[in-house]
Amino acid sequence: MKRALITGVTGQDGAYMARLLLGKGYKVFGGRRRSSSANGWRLRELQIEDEIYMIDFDITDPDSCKRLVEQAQPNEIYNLAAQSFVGASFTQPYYTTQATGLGALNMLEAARNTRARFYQASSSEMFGGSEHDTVQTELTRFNPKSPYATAKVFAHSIAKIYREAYGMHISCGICFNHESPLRGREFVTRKITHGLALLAAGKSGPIKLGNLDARRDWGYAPDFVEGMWRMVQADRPDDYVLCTENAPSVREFLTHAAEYHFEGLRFEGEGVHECLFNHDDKRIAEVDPQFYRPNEVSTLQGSYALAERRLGWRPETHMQTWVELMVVADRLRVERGIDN
Ligand code: NAP
Ligand code: F7E
Repeated sequence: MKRALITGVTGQDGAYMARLLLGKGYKVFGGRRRSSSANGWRLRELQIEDEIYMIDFDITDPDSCKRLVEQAQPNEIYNLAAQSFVGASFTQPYYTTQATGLGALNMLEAARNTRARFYQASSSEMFGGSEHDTVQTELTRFNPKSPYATAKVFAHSIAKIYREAYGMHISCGICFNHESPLRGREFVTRKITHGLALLAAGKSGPIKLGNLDARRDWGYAPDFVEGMWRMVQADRPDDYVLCTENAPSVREFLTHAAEYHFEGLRFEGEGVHECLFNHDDKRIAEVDPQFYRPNEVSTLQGSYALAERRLGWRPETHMQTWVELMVVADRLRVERGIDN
C-alpha cells in the first residue's frame, strides 16, 4: 500500500487530494496545524475525515516538518500548506514569506534523505504582470507582484535546486486559480456564491467587491489535484502549468453566478460607483475600494499544452458545471444554517 503525506490537508486542495488518493488505495497522512478550533469542515463534507492519519505540525517550524516526514514515512509528499491568500500577504508579508516560502524549504529538507517523490504547489501568481506573454507557459518569466507571489517564486526556485542538486523527484505544478464548493470564503468566487446565497435568503446586504475588471483563468479544483498526482507518477519530474486557457473577468463571474438567483441583471455606474442591480432595482453587488489590491495583477491566462502532451491532463469540468455546484452548495449551507 502506497503512503502519501499531504500538508495543508484541511485546505481546499488538500481535501480533494486526500479523497483522490484514498480512492486509489493509498494510506493517507495529513499534516495539520493545531488550532483552538479544529478546521476539519472540508474533510467532513467529503466524509473522509476518519480515513486520514492526522499528524500535527507547523510548516514554519523545521523540526516539526522533519518529525512529520519521519512519522508518515511517505512514498509521496504533496506540499500544499501555505498562507495562500494574496490579499492577506500584503498585511502579513513576513508570515507569508515564512509559511509559503521558507515552509517549502522546511519540507524539502525534511524529505531530502528519503526516497519520497515531492509535489510543490507553485502558482500562476508568480507570473504577475507578465509584460511580454499574453498567455503564460512554463517558459514565461516570473514577475511577482505580491509578497505571496514572491514567496512562491522562492519555493519554486528552491524546489528546482533540490531536484537538480540532490536528484530528488520533485515536480512543481504552476496552477492557475481553481475553485470549488470547498473554496475559502475570502477568495472572490466563493465570496460571490456565498454572498449571493445570503442576499437571496434576506440574510445580508449587497456583496462588496474590489476590482471587477480582473481576469483569471479559473478551473475546478478536483481536476487540478488529478494533474498534481499525474506529475508525481511521471518517470521524470518537471514543472507544469495547469489551467483552463479561459480567463473571464470578475464581473463576468459575478453575472453568471447571480443569474442563478436573480433576474434582469444590469450594471450601473463606473469605477468605485459601479453596482449590479436586478429587475426590481435590488442592489446585488457594489464596488468597495477597500477590496482593491495595493498591486493588482490584472489578467492571468495560461496554456496547459505541456501537461496535455506529457501527462495526458486536461481540465475536464466546464465552468458552467462547477459554478452551479458552488451556487447550489452555498444555497444549501445557508438554508441549513451551516457557517463554513
Ligand atoms: P487553502 O485552502 O488556503 O489551504 C491552505 C492549507 O495550508 C490549509 O490546510 C491551512 O491550514 C494550511 N496551512 C496554512 N498555514 C500553515 C502552517 N503554518 N502550517 C501548516 N499548515 C498551514 O489553499 P488551497 O487553495 O487548497 O491551495 C493549496 C496550495 O496550492 C497552496 O500552497 C496555495 O498557495 C497553492 N495554490 C492554490 C491555487 C488555487 O487557486 N487554489 C492556485 C495556485 C497555487 P488551516 O486549515 O489550519 O488554515
Ligand atoms: O482574487 C479580484 C482580485 O483572491 C481573484 C489563490 O488561490 O489564485 C488565488 O489568488 C481576483 C483578483 O484569488 C475581490 O483583486 C475583486 O484579481 O480570488 P482571489 P487570487 O488572488 O487570484 C492564485 C493562483 C493563488 O495561487 C492563490 O493562492 O479577484 N477581486 N474583488 C477580489 N478578490 C477577493 N479575494 N475579494 C474581492 O472582494
